[in-house]
Amino acid sequence: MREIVIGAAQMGAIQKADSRDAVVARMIALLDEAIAAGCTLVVFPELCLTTFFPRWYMEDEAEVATWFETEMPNAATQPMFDRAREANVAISFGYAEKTPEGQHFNTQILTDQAMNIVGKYRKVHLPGHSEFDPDRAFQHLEKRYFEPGDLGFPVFRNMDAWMGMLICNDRRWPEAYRELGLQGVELIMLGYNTPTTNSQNPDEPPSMREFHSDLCCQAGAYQNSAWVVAVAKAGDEDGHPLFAGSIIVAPNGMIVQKAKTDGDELLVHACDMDATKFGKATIFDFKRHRRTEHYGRITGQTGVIYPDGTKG
Ligand code: CDV
Repeated sequence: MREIVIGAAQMGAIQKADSRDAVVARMIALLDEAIAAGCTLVVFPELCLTTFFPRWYMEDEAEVATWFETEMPNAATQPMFDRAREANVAISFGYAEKTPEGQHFNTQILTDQAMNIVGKYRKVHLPGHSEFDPDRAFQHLEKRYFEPGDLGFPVFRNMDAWMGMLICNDRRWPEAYRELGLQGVELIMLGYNTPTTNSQNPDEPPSMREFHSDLCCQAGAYQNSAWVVAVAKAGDEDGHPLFAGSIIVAPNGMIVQKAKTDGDELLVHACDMDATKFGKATIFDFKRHRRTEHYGRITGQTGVIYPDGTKG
């Protein structure tokens, strides 16, 4: 048995006016709750130090810059790093990263229990658009503010397990999970900020949106025989609701923990990394069962090409 007691630290709304210090204080409160519950790894959401700023159209570069972190840890997050180190707890969380070269990424990091940053992932599947879209009920400008991740889908050895990360929209793409699965991933940590309504389809019910989120995480867990910890930033941010429903999914695809509120809420589960072994050795023993000679299209093309040659 290789058990890691994991805390999924769902966060409620962060308003535009909220300071990093106030947000980090909330993260430390969740961390303290996790420490009391015996967690040794705590996972926080995507872009969890600020409001989900890509919903706001900005032209002023100086204004855009205010949402990005140029170093990690920094003055605002250091108290959380200190508290986690003191308690010997590893953490993973998402933030907007500006590199020394001036690149902008939607990033998630993973630490070990001594708070060394041992893993970094930069979101590959950026949803939304890059210019103001008057036809949407609200904006989703990730393609304006971020570049697609340039690190691939790395897997890291941490706490005697193989760990990987995805970020929000990545969870809808089976290729992303399989990239991790092919490196033997045992634990996938992901954070999300998902609007409760579809900006392009007002008829889509919130229940369906949460169903799609669960469906993707459960399929990704099952088909790669890995734990998936999916953590929301939720609640009403300046009039823009994000759905909650954070979950911990076992390697058999079953949800073992689910959030009950749309506020700051901690889910705790003792996740046995050895529970990933059965699926990996049987129905999803990739080495025996995969047929790569038939998978060329998956990396060879992006859009649809019909059998008659016309493009979708
Ligand atoms: N932050 C996200 O990546 N959100 C997307 C929305 C736009 C659908 C998501 O996949 O949840």
